[in-house]
Amino acid sequence: MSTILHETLNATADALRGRRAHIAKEKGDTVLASVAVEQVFGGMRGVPALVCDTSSVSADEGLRIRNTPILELTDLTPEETFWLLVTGKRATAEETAALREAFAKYYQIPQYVIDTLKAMPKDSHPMAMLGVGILAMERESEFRAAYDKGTGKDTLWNYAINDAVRLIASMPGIAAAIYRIRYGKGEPIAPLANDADLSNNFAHMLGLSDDPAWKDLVRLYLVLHSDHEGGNVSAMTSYVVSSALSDSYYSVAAAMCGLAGPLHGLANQECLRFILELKEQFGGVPTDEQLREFTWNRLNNGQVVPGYGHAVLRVTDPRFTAFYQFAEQNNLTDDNVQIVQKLFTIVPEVLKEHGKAKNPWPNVDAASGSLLYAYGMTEFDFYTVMFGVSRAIGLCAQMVVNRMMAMPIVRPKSLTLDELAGA
Ligand code: HAX
Repeated sequence: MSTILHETLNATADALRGRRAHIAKEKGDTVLASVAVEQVFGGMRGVPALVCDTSSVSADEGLRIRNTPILELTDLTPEETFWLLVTGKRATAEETAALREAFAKYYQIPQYVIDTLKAMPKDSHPMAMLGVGILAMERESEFRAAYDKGTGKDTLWNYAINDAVRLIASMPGIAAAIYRIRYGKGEPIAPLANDADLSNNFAHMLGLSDDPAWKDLVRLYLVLHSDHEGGNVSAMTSYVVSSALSDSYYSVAAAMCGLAGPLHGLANQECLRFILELKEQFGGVPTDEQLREFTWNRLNNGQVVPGYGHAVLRVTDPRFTAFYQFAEQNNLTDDNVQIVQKLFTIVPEVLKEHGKAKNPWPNVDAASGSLLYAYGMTEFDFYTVMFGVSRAIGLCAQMVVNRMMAMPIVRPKSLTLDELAGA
C-alpha cells in the first residue's frame, strides 16, 4: 500500500482533528443560517450543513479543488488530482510515482467481478452494472476488516486510505469490463504491463482507440469530474452512507446510484441523446431558428434542456469551458460538436426568456458526451460510468478526510407536513 500517502496524512490527521475540535469550541454556537420552509421543500438548497474540505463550488466561479480554480488544473493526471484532493498539497514527482505504483497493483480486477458482470441481464443499464461491480468487491474492504477487529475510530482512516487506493484503481477495470461485456466488444482487456498510469490504463482497457488525443481526453475527463464539493447528490449520498462507518465500497456504490439519476450524472447521456435527436430531425446541424424552436417545444412539453442549469452555479461551468477548449485545440468539428457550440449560443437566451431556470448557462454535461462520441465511444448510456470512475476519486478523498476528522454519523431532523404547516 502507498506508505508515502500514509506518512503524508499521518502528519496531518492529528492536526485536522485538532482543527475540527478547535473550530467546534470557538464557533460551536455560531449560527450559520436559518432554514426557511421553502428550503425544506426545496431539496435543502443553500442550507450549509455539510463539511467538505477537498473542493468548493461558488455560484460565480464554479469548482475549486483545494482552493485552486479547476481551469488551472486541467493538466493534472488523476493520480495528482487524488493527491491534491486528499492531502491539500500538490504532489511531487516522487509522490506521484509512488501513488501510481500503488494504483497499478489493482488495475487487474478480480475474476469474480467479471463473472458477476457477465451474469447480469444483457439489457442491464451500465450504471446498474457499475454499482453491482463495486459492491461485489466489498469483501476486499480493509476498513471493514479493521473495524471488525476492533480498530478505534481515530485510526480507522488508515484503512480508509487502503480501500480508497484499491477502489479508485479498480474503477477503470470495472468500467472497461462493463463497456466490453455490455456492448459485445469482446473479452475484457488486461491492464498494461509496462505503464502504471491510471488514465492510460483505462483508455487501453476500453480497447477503443490508441489516438493520443483520446488518451488525453480520458485523462481530462477523469480530472474534471473528480470532485464537486459535498452537497451534490453523489457526494452527499456517500457522505451519509460512510458516516455510518460503511466502507468505501458500500459508500461509492450508493453514490453511483445517485449519479445514475437524469438530473445528476445521467444528464450527459441525456445531452448526447438530445444532440442526436436534433441531428436526426434536421438531417445535420440545425439552423439557429430550428434550434430555438426545438428547445421551446421541449420546454413547453415540460422537459428540461439537458446540460443546462445548475443548483449552485450561476455562470458557465468552467468544466464545460475546459471541454469546449479541448474540442477547439483538437480541431473537433463534427456535427455533434457543432451542435454543442450552437446550443451554447441559443439555449441560454431561450432559458432566460422562459424564465424558470435560475442558471441558464451550460454545466459540465453539455459538452462531454460529444467529445467521447467524436473518438468512437458512441454508446451514450455508458457515459455516466465514465463520470463514475472519475467521481470515485473525489468521493474516496472526501471519505478519507472525513474519517481523519472522525466525523459523526449524519442524522438531520425531518418534519411532518402538519409540523411544517404549523411552523
Ligand atoms: N431546462 C428546463 N428547465 C430547467 C432547467 C433546464 N435545463 N434547469 C432548471 N429548470 C427549471 C427547473 O426544472 C425548475 O422548474 P420547476 O420550478 O417547474 O420545478 C426551475 O427551472 C427552477 O430550477 P433551478 O432552481 O434553476 O434548478 P434546480 O436547482 O432545481 O435544478 C438542475 C438544477 C441541474 C437539476 C436543473 O438545472 C436541471 O434539471 N438541468 C437539466 C439536467 C442537467 O443538466 N443536470 C446535470 C446537472 C449537473 C450535474 O449534476 N451533473 O452531474
